[in-house]
Amino acid sequence: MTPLREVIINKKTDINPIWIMRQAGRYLPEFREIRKQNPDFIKLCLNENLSSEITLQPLKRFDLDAAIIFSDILMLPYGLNQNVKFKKNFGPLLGDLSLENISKINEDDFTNKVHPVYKAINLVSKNKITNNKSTIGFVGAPWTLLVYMINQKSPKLRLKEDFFNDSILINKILIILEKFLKIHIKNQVDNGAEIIQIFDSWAGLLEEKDLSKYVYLPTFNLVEYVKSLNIPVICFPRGIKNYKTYCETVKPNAICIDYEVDPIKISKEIQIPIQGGMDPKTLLTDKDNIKKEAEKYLDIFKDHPYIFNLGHGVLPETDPNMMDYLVKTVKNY
Ligand code: 1CP
Repeated sequence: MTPLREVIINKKTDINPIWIMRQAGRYLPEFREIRKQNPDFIKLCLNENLSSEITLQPLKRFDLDAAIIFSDILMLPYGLNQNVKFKKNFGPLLGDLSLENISKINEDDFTNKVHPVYKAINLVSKNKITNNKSTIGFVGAPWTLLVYMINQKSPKLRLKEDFFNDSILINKILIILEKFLKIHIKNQVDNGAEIIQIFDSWAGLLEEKDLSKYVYLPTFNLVEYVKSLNIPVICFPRGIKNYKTYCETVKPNAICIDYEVDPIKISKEIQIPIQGGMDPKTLLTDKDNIKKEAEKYLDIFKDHPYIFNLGHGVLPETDPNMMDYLVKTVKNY
């Protein structure tokens, strides 16, 4: 069994597997080289030879325990025929949302449109570099996808004031998202994904009273579905205040914590395997500090099933040598 599955399924505490969110990406010169020649990000995600190569780039450099497929959570709205573009120095830009168009899409249309993503997973999981490593598939959580689809750009810039006005639209989109997220997950699993991570990057935008409707219930339905496929599921509800309630309600197999979570408190509150936590900005400091911070997490979770990761994606300005140092520090612990 792969180290990640040993931790998640068998609750092993004497190993410290590591992978890093956004491990394939802009901090690696070999990625930037490919990216320079492929200005259209969606096209790049749909080129299975390049996207599988990018997925494997960090594994060639560092002794990581998982490959996360190079794709994006916004491939889902793209597969539903909403226009999706990535504008340089701006981020994602989505087209108008037409319920009529989206309602016309069937399972085959969707699968055909994003098919190269599944081919890439297949290539990665069959590559010998991933022997004894996990291939991680992922989706955006329904709430986070709803945010991008209605807001049409990153809510980091702002969430539209009238975001919640059209409750019929919101409810219909949530139903459609549940259906196609399940299809997207199943296709990834059928092609070799052996763990699924659900990214709810904007869960922290909601008030406590709205979490049930937009986060807990729709994510719980997906978690149940992944479990029914006999695949472990890790959830990352970034920015929420109460991870304990989240775990008790959504019931993932493992929980990924963001860098604002107090690791000591959560190690006492939560029994399920934990992943992540260290602030990505730590990698912009020096080796002594990286070692100190990494060992802080490893010490706290010494007797807890724990997968080392950061508390959000690795920053583009990170020096790959510091990543190398981090991986070695965790492996030598
Ligand atoms: O070169 C570039 O400009 C593209 C940058 C980039 C990359 C490398 C984007 C655009 N997406 C990705 C890949 C990606 N996205 C992966 C690949 C696998 C890996 O981790 O190595 C994954 C898992 C994602 C998931 C993703 N996309 C999330 C969830 C995780 C998170 O960071 O919170 C989100 C919110 C997105 C949307 C998105 N795609 C890209 C950007 C810059 C963003 C964020 C925009 C925003 O801030 O709102």
